[in-house]
Amino acid sequence: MHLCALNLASLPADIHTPIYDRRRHAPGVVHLGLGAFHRAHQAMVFDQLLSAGDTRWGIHGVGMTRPDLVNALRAQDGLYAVRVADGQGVSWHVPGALWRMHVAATERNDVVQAIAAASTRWVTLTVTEKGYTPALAQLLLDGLRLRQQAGLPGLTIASCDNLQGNGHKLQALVKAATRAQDAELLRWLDAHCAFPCSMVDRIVPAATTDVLAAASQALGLRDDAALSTEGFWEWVIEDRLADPADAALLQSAGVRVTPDVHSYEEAKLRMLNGSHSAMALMGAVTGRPFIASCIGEPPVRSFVHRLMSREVAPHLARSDWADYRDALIARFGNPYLKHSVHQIATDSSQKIPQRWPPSVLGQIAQGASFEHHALAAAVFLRYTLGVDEQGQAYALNDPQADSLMAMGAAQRTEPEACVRALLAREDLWGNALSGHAAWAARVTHWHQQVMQHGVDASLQQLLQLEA
Ligand code: CS2
Repeated sequence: MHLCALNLASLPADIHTPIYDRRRHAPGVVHLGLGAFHRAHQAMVFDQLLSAGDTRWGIHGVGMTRPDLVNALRAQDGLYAVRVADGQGVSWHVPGALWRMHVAATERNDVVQAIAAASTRWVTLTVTEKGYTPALAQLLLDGLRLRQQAGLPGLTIASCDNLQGNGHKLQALVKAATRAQDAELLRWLDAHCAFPCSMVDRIVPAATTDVLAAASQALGLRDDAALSTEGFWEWVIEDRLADPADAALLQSAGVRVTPDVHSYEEAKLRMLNGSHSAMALMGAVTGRPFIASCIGEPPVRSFVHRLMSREVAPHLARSDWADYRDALIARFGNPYLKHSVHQIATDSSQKIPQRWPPSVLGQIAQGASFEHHALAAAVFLRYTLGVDEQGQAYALNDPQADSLMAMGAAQRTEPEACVRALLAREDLWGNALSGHAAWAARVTHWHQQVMQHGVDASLQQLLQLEA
């Protein structure tokens, strides 16, 4: 039997379950991008607000393309279990905030109507880096236009993707589409809608069969949408909300509402996500399947420690970076999280631009070393071969997969030309870094080492070089 609303009351007593009525109220939040992250992070924050008696935080969850997850969740009345596990302990939660579900690709009008619904107050987004397209802007715009025509209040529209200045990017995208179509709507948007920037953090791997099995054991019921995450979570949002009273409410649930999100965003993108991408690419090439298996190797651990301390931290506004670094290294080692390196390596072409070049440029400006990032860039090129050091093939899951593989194909025979082609790509490195000679020289060096001696030997060399 599946987990669903009817058997919620019969779950074991140590599982945290929703104590509020999930049927009486309409959702107040439309969330676009119903992946694992949202369900184990923001949906649990909204679950807390609902538990505190505020009925406006139910979620209308929107899967952008794939219907399978939405179908599984519908069969379970939007319920799923989350295992929260780390060195501090293990607990199981069934958040109850997900009230309705649709798929944007096949049920677009339902999504537009959800955005336009009188009860809706927020739209939150985790649509991934590559999701910021004119089609996304049009989806929002079609809902917002109906609100304006009906005389309804504006919305807080919060991008929660791993992009620097995510709120500004989303606002610019939506405004560009509006400007081209409807000057009246543009005025309404400016006057009534808010696009705060926000930084969200919690490591939530895509569910594995192990997690589904552990869930059915803990629940005594089958759960096809179960997830596993860590205890840590952080949500920092810019104090720019359509309803200013929401700031205190969010704060009561542990969210930080502040005028300055920038320093949190940059620290997270470059420290956590930057290390993640470096480890994921190394793991993919060496055949280490999970982040925990990578950070468990002392040379990888030293590399990540030094990448953060020496090349990232000097350019951060956040002054508590040493504590942040140590906490990150502990989080990466969480044995409960089977965080696949190939999952993180997915869409690397969209992720690297936020994660690595700002630190490299910072080091260049100070005349400081960028060897760790240069090795990471070399490993990225090696990764485009699509086969690991044991000869095991893997797929590149990336909107740029074809161009990356075509570019990297000749790296055994013409390595220098391949490095040049990689570093010439402004979409990856930006225009300031793409033509930089010293950067190119060091990436070329590390690429040579990786091709001749492998990733681990190159790591050893780097650790000795800058001991
Ligand atoms: C990861 C992130 O997949 C990735 O690219 O770096 O999903 C990371 O786990 C989250 O940003 C953590 O908050």
